[in-house]
Amino acid sequence: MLQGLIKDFPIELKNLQEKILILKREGKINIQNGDIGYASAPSNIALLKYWGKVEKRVQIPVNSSISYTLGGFRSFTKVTALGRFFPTEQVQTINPFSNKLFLNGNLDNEIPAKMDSLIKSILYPFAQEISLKIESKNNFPTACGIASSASGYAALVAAIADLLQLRNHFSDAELILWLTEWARLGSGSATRSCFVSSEVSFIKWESPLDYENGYPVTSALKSHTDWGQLQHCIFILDSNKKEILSSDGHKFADTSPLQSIRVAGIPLRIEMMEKALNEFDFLMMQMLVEEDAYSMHAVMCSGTPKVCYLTADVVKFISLFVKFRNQNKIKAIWTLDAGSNIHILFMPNELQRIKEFHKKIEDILNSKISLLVNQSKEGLVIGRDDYEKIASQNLLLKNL
Ligand code: 2P0
Repeated sequence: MLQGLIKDFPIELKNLQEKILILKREGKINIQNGDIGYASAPSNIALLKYWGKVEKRVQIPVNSSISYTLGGFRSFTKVTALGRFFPTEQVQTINPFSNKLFLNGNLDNEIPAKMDSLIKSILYPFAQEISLKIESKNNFPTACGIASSASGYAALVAAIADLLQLRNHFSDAELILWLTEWARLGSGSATRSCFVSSEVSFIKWESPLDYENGYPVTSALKSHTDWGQLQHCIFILDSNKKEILSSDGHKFADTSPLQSIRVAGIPLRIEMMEKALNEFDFLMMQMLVEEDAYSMHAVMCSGTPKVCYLTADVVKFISLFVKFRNQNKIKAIWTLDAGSNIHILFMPNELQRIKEFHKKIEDILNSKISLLVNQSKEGLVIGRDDYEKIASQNLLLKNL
């Protein structure tokens, strides 16, 4: 018996799983021992943040979110099919179905239960026939507030899509639905890392109006062409592992008296952000992004248990950055995810000023602070050739 299969997903995804089953029966999808799938996926930074899930549902966000894709901060994933293969459904398991994870070259990683359950659910049409060896690495520090679960789960799902050769059997719309839905079921923020084109950097993940029966929808947003010049970097103030994982943090969101107020205000903010994206209203974007970061962190700091990433250094950084930015009229926006590292989004001619600020803040905080500058706008890549092309590029500039 297969344990822990995910069952709460939309009919459209059920239909695609059914299609895979039929393709398999017809011999059009035929996986053999040792077959490999490759993918590489970007991380993303939420500009309006997802915080809190609907109770008693699987991975349904209580609020909509909008993200910016971080092409240079990536996960690279290779999946290899393992096991014994049978021509029909009615078979007894001979090899125990067991997926294996090798993360960042570490061979001892125990596969997280939710990843194992996700893989079993995706491969249900092949149940008891194949398991996966997953080799995944990130080009940035894991678990320090840069969403490694976003790029990690998006790359995993896309590598499985490559293994199943879904690009040969699905339309573009079917493929994007399959990827965004399975990635969401792995990790919410991962659904915003599943878009292939480097032209689309802003992704919306809309929560359903009907919390009991509805499903969220992920889509790429249209934006003014000037946003195409936007650049991104991260100041790493703390690269230690997070004390509370975001997956656990979502569960405590409701314990904050501020959560319902934040959630009620999101629809208007989504509308305003889409307008700012369409009109290239940089100042409006700056106001919305920075307010939302404070708003999410206010929820985190006022719940039980309290999770506070607004450390003394972070608060000092933000206040000095805002002063420096306003004095020099720099087009730059700060935001903070679930970690004490500060993301800056800026227009290209501001890089010199950002570097100046880097020196200044190192002196003031009297510590060495890594600055990672994103060098790529690449979206999701599926398949070996693109994977190798991207893996060979310099995607991040460090410590300028
Ligand atoms: C976001 N974060 O919108 C928000 C902002 C962190 C702060 O989504 O439980 O790893 O896997 O769905 O996606 C981090 O939470 O949580 C997150 P799960 P996830 O990016």
